[in-house]
Amino acid sequence: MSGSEWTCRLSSMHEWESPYYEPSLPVSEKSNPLTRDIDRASSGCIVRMLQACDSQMFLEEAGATYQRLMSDGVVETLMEVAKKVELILKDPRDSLVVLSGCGTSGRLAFLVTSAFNRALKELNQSPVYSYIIAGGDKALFSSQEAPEDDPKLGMLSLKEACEGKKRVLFIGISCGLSAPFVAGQLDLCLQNPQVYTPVLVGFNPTHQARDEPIPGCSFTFRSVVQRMEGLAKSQKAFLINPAVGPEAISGSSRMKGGSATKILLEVVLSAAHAAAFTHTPITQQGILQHMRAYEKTLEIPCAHNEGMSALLEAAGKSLQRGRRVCYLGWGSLGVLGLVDASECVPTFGADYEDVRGFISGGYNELKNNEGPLGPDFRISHEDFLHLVLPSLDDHDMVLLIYTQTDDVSDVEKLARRVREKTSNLHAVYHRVDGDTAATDDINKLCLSSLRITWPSPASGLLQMQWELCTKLFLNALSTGAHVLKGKIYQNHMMDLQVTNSKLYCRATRLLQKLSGCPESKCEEALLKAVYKVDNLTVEITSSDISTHTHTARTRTKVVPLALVCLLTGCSLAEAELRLEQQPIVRDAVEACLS
Ligand code: F1P
Repeated sequence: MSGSEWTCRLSSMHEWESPYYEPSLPVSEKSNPLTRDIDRASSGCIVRMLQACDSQMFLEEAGATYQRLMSDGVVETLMEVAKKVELILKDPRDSLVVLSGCGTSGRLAFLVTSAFNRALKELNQSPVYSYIIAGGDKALFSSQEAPEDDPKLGMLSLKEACEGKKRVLFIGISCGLSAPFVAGQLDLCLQNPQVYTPVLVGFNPTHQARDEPIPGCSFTFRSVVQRMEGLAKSQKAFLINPAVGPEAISGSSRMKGGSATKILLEVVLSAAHAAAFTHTPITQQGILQHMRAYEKTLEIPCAHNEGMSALLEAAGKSLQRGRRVCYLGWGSLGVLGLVDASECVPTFGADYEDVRGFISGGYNELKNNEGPLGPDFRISHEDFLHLVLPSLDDHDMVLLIYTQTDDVSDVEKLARRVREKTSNLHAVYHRVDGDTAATDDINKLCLSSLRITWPSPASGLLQMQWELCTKLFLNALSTGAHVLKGKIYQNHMMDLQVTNSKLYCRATRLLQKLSGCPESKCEEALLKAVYKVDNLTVEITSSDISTHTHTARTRTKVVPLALVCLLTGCSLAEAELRLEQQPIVRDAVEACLS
């Protein structure tokens, strides 16, 4: 890289921190200068852009506007929270650690509680962790965004989870410090300090927490955060809110927000477990060491750039042709596959069948609160064999996701079955140096294999690193494939679902940015697209946001439609026709803009 290129890259690494950069937006909603042109980039370039965004998670604090993952204040709070968890682990009677969130944040709460309850089981200890996800277990694999706006539902689900408990450490996760569901839970904790100690995890500074009124409540997210700040001084509440930089696709907090959530929660719980069960004191150094192991993990995908961009290209081709991408995973990496695939629906307006994940053992492996979720949520490899495999051919891409600790003979068996229908079979495989698992035959069956070799022996930490690496990898694959399909305009998802208040506000803002029209006009255009009318009635304009977002659940392409109307002044019917003629949203928008 030349000197000037480097300076340029460095300045865009930090540009978002300037007080003048998109000043009205919180960090989690800003657009990332690094990915401004991602919609026009090659697959190799997309991979590098996404990696550069991820690396912002570990930027140094020196001279920075915001605190970081490894800032002293953040590390101190992680230590304090770990000590609270340690106390519960040492005396778990009538106690619980609850992790709760909406969407991706709830999915990570599930993943992390599962892993640490498993670790407790291996030590013959009873489980102390419990997860809550807004919308219940079906939200693990589908978007249930309306419950995210419901603070009462949040409170009730927390009360229910903690029935009969005398001591609860509640960890609420909201990447944007914004979800009313979590605000309601934090408020409940603040009202009942004799039982609950609240911890908030998110990725905006506290003054950027959402301050919109929540219908039926006297508090906003920001007012709850301010009350917590007051209590933080006496360690009665904890705030863990470093900045990790804007998402590669604006507002897509499933990416860095999700990864940083996983890192923070695992660092805290690992430190607590080590303190409670191996007499390892909780120290700043220990916390930093664990963080650095994750920072190193980020380098792994970089070492596999070529393989990754080939996979991204293959997935993009399948999606462009209207064909499928299937992830077949084992163990917790299988869960990450399920999660990444299901997030494509709300994130990219993808069809449920476009990207699907399946896990070996299905619900038996998952052990979720509600057990099997019925015919709409089929997730096992058997389901894949019966429902999906028969219709596959070479245009559909299948990706095996496994590690040396999985049953490789099972992987091989499934690979053979897949090969009978499609040669478009690929693998991502984690192993440690010197591994002797017999995977050569699997590799021969695959068109490409990303074999990731790790230096240390298999351990709890290594499993978490495999997971993070797989998450980064799958997020890049599904995001990149949808970019190649033309779903992204600059670095904005145009065709977002407007199914909760956060997304409604994001959609209005996006229309303002792209059309240059005033907010009121953009909101009008959005509502016309949501209600499919050219003239708004008083009934529509006097309804609240929850009515709008409820109606929007069954609508498609509302934001692109509204934008075409705003840019051309045409009717909705004409806008629909334009989008039908030009189904690649990015191209349709560009045609209007030119
Ligand atoms: C929760 C969330 C995101 C999802 C979408 C809607 O956000 O469900 O996970 O991708 O943006 O909101 P947050 O509360 O963690 O900020």
